[in-house]
Amino acid sequence: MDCIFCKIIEGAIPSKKVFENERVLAFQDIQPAAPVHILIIPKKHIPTMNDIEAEDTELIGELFAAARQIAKEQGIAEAGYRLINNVNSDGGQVVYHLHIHLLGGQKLGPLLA
Ligand code: IU
Repeated sequence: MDCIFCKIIEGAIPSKKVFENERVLAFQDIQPAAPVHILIIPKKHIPTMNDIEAEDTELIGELFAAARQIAKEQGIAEAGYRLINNVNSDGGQVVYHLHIHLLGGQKLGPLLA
């Protein structure tokens, strides 16, 4: 499968990992849009939010649990942060492997700038 995030999961493409377990990986975004910009992804290849199935419910919960833990570890939990999931073309999705952006480390501007 020609998916860049699957290659990152396999280790074929290097990444700066900040969290990993059997089902979830989180790594630094290569083009950070904020002082903290981390992508949290399932190891299972799910292209978009639209492709989530009933059996993925627990996995999606794990993505958010990882986000909460990483925010705490990054020291931004109390100041605040933003989680974003872009879906398809109008949503601005570029990589078609489900991912949550964790953004913080500064006061973030309006959602639609
Ligand atoms: P989007 O939600 O699909 O638009 O976000 C894709 C993100 O993946 C974007 O912020 C890129 O900078 C990031 N990214 C990355 O971290 N490493 C890569 O090899 C590639 C994209 I390609």
